[in-house]
Parts: sequence; C-alpha cells; structure tokens
Amino acid sequence: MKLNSDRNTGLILALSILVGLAGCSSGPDTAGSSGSESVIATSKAGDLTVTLSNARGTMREGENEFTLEFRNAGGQTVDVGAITLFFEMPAMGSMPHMKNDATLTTTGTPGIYRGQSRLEMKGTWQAKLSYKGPAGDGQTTFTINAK
Ligand SMILES: [Cu+2]
Repeated sequence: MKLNSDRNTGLILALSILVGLAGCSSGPDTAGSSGSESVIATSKAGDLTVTLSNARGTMREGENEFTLEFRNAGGQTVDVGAITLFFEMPAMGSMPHMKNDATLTTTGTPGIYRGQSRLEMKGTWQAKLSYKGPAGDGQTTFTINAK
C-alpha cells in the first residue's frame, strides 16, 4: 500500500534525525538542536528556513557562539554544503565599514552547524549568508542587534 510505505519512510527519517541528535550530544549544554536554545533570527533562503540561535537568544559585542539550522517546509534539516557567513556594519561617521567573518563547523546532524564570530561592537549588523551544495545555491540576510 502506497500510504503505508510513505508513512514508514517518514518514521525512519524522524528516527534517524533523533539518532543523529543523540549522537552529537555529549552533555546537557551541548548545542546541535535549537530545542535548548533561543532563536536570534530566522530568514528564508529559497524553500529553506534558516534559523540562528544560541543559549542567550542574542548576539553580543565580543565572542559569540551560535547554531545555524537549515530546514525544509516539512521541518526536516537539509544539508546545504559549503556556507559563507559574515557580519557587516556600514560606515558610521568616523567609524569605518566593519566586516566580521564567522567560522562554521558541521555537527552530527546534516543541516545543523555550529558557528563562532567575534563582533567588534554593539549595534545593528547585517548577517550575510550564502551556501552552495546539494540543496543548490542560496543566500539570505539576517538583521542582528548585538547587545
Ligand atoms: Cu559600527
């Protein structure tokens, strides 16, 4: 029966995502799922929803760690391949244009990445993200208010 086999496929996918999450967790405060983190910003990139989150739910001046997730309309994580992410602020008065790169690493779950970036100052940053890989090419921008 077509309906039954579709349902089974969905269940197997859900189970493998759970196994993936359990596999990359080494402690209660280990990231890898937004379940224990607060959303900083979300944005659409084509059919995908990109979510930036961390434990505090905000970015700040100085060192930041965060989680980046790519999900399809069904809520499943999607491997997007190579990602470029940087935070940018236009020149303001005597302050020059600022650009702070992020470092991203994969986790045990394809489509969920851990990120690090050092922001030079408080204020409004444009987070510019692009990716290229199995899900095609895409790009999006988030507005972040660093506190
Ligand atoms: Cu500035």
